[in-house]
Amino acid sequence: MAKVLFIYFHNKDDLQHVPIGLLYIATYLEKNNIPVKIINYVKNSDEDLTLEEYRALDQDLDDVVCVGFSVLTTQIQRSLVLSQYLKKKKSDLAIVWGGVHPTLFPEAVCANENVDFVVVNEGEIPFIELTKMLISKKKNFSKIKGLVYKKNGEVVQNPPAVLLDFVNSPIPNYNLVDAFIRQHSYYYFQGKKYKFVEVHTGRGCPYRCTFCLNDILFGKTRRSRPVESIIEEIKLLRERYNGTFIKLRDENFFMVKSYLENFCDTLEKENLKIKWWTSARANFFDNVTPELMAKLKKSGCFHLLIGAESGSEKILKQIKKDITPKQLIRSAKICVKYDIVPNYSFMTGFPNEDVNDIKATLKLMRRLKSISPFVNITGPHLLRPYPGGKLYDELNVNYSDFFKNKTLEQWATTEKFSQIYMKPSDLPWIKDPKLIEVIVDYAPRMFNSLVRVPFYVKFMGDLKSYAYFVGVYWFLSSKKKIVRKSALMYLHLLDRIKSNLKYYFKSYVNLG
Ligand code: B12
Ligand code: SF4
Repeated sequence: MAKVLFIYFHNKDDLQHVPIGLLYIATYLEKNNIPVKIINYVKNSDEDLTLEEYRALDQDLDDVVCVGFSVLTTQIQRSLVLSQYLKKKKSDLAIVWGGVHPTLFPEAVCANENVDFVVVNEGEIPFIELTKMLISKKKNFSKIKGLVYKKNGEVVQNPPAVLLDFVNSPIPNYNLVDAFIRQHSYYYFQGKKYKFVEVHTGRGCPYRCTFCLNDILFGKTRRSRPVESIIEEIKLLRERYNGTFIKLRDENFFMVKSYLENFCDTLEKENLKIKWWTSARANFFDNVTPELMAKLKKSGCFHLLIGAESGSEKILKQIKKDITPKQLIRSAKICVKYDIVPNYSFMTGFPNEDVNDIKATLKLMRRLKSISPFVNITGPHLLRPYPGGKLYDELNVNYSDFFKNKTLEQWATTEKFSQIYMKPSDLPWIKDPKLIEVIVDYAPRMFNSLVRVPFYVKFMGDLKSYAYFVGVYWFLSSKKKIVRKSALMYLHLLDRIKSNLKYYFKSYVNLG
């Protein structure tokens, strides 16, 4: 019977997450009686498959009608090598690419000779239609919304597909990723290894942040799964894998307080004894009641990912984040009070961002950290503008050389050099790329290594190492500013200092 193969490349260094997008599409395929297999490869970005893996893949190809790849920009190279291999092996096989990169650059991806189809945005509906058409050997591709295909050598893009009824989506079929979860998904907490699982709770976010990809992928319409269905899935994962550390994959799980309250109450009633985390917005804490915070804590919430983006009011306004530094500080104080670790992520490289804005970001990072050493900071990461996003459109500058005219092969080689595949010098509105490079490089080291150790220890370590690092932290913060700074600079910058001395110095003097 005709079947489908899905392929996903994981980074060796990442905590191993289930490929949820593929799992959802595969679950829908099975509901439509189309057999499917998901193959997960855990590889470095330029690592090839082993001989055994190639052999196993060859055996999997019997009766396969199409192979789907889920591709972020960092996964292009590996996916391209394998697409090429499969095309050579079985030329009638349809190769389909979907996910973030093909959604952003559908034409350039579909133009590649090793890719037959691209699915833009959500894949569930278009992919099922495409597979059914391939099985029936019909070729009415123009009828499939969300599909990009080749017609007489030209790339044709159909209108977008309707959004999936995610609210009523079935619980994913975990049989399809069972071996992967058992072998790879772990979470380390306070010196112990736990099973780590994820539940996809909602799609879409009504906020208007101009840099955000979610608007492009899932739209502004919020679609939350019913609490009962989420709890049923958690129970299943708890029983099947003893999954006690659960990440809720969502853009805005905290959007409606009564929904959140219902979730916490039901979790407590079911006595599932899990630890869970997700992302939240800083304005959630504006009028949160002590009762809800206590409920969150009691239900097992122990960590929240909060987008801070910038410490500059000007930039926050410009990117329409609709939060202020004050709200961020308030959110950290409340989280710390209820023993929930907040993790703030920052960005830099925004259009119109000047030295004062960067200083404001570093100042806010320090301020948040001063609330408690357990507050965690990530970034500032370099801004990645996305075609189709509002910030990209607003830029109105010509940087098409970097984006638009780039072939898949060119993207594949770019990503070899950088995990984030973009350098400050690629973004023409950045006036001093070297300075931004240094900020992206040195600020996370300043905030996330030595100073962040208590956070790591709280999560992963034992009491002895905790006491040691609190001692070091106290020593460094109690000495004169210059001693602390020199020590941190020395510890974290030694390896980079040779090539960037001038700029480290500049940023130290200007921003330190
Ligand atoms: C959770 C997450 C992770 C997790 C898990 C990734 C995983 N296995 O799914 C981890 C921590 C591992 C991770 C790692 C990285 N991530 Co990440 N991550 C996310 C995040 C926050 C959510 C992804 C998600 O779960 N979406 C929900 C699912 C349902 O959506 P989906 O996977 O996109 O799938 C749907 C469609 O895209 C489509 N689809 C997907 N695949 C396919 C395949 C086919 C054949 C078809 C037809 C359709 C299709 O249908 C699916 C269902 O509707 C996104 C932000 C975002 N909103 O996308 C960033 C994001 C995807 N990550 C990003 C980045 C940059 C990274 C890293 C490079 C970070 C780093 N190291 O610097 C690594 C790369 C990992 C790798 N393997 O190479 C970027 C990608 C940008 C880009 N241009 O590619 C994003 C968009 C964040 C951002 N705003 O910049 N990430
Ligand atoms: S709140 Fe988060 S998910 Fe929603 S638009 Fe802003 S950045 Fe995107």
